[in-house]
Amino acid sequence: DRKLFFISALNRETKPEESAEPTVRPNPTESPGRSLDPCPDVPPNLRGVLHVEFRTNRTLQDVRNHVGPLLQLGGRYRPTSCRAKQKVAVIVPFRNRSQHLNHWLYYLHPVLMRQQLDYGVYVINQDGDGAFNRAKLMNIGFNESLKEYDYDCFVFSDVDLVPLDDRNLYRCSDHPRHLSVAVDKFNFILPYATIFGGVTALSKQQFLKVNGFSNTFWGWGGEDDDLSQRLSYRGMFISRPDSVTGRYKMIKHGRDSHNDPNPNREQKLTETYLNMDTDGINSLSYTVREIRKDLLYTFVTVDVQAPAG
Ligand SMILES: [Mn+2]
Repeated sequence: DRKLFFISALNRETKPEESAEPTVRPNPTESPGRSLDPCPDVPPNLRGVLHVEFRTNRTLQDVRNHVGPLLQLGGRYRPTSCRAKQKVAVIVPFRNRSQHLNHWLYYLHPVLMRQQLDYGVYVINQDGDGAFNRAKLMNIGFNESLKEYDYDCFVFSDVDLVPLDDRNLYRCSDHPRHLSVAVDKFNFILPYATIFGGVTALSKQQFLKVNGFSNTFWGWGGEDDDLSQRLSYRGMFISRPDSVTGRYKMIKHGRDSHNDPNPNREQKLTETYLNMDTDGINSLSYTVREIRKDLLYTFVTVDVQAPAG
C-alpha cells in the first residue's frame, strides 16, 4: 500500500533521535583527567542552608574578584581532586537583567564548585526587542553548549532563582528533575503537582526523548507546562528534592517589557501531543550574533526570529 509506506517513511524522517543529535566536538585538551578517582556521591564540603540577599549592588567585577580565580574562561570549572560524575551545562535564558545575573553568578558559582561538578555556564541572550521566547533560548543553549563540550546533563535556570541550600544538587537523575520546588515568592510551596518551571535538570537522553522544548511559545507562560506534558507523554516522571532542600529565593522584579502573557498558551497546551515530534530541537532555527567569553560565563547573543509585531 503506497499510502501507508509514505506515512511510515515520513514518520521515520521526523523521529527526533535521528535529526536532533547535535554535532559534538570533544576538545582533547578539555577531557577530564582519567587518572583521578570519581568524586564521592555526596560532595564532602557542602554547607547546607545558605544566606542569600539581593539588597547590595553587586558589580560583575565584584563577582569576578569573589569567584574568578577558580574559573576557566567561559564560566568553566571542574574539580581538581576527583573526576566529576556529570558534565553539566547550566543554561540561563536572558535579556536585560544584568543585576540579576550578577547576583546569580555570585551565589551559583561557589555552590556548583562545592557540588564538584564539571560545569559551564551559558547565558543565552535574546537579541532585539521582539517577544521573548524562554523555551527557544533553552533549546539554543542545549545546542550551543554541545558544540563546545560533551555535556551529558543540562540544568535550565531562570536568572532570578538562587538556591537556599547547596545540598540541592545541580545534577541529572533517572528522571527529569525539578529543582526549584519551594520558592519564597510562592511561600515555599509547590504551586501544583506537574509544575516544571524555574530550575530543571534533564540528561541529554531525557531532553532528546521529548525533542527538547517547543520553539513556538512567544511571551510569558506555558512553555514549562508544555515540557512537563512532553515528559509525561514519553513515560517519564518528575523527580524532586524535598521541600527543605529545594528552597529558593527569587529576585523581585516587575514584568519585563516584550514579555506579556501569551494569549495562546492555554490553547497550545492542548496541542502538545500533536506538535512535540515536529516542534523542538529538531526544528530549531536561529542565528548566533555573538559569542563572548567572560571569566564568569559564555554569553551567546542570538536572533531567535521573533514574529513581527
Ligand atoms: Mn521571575
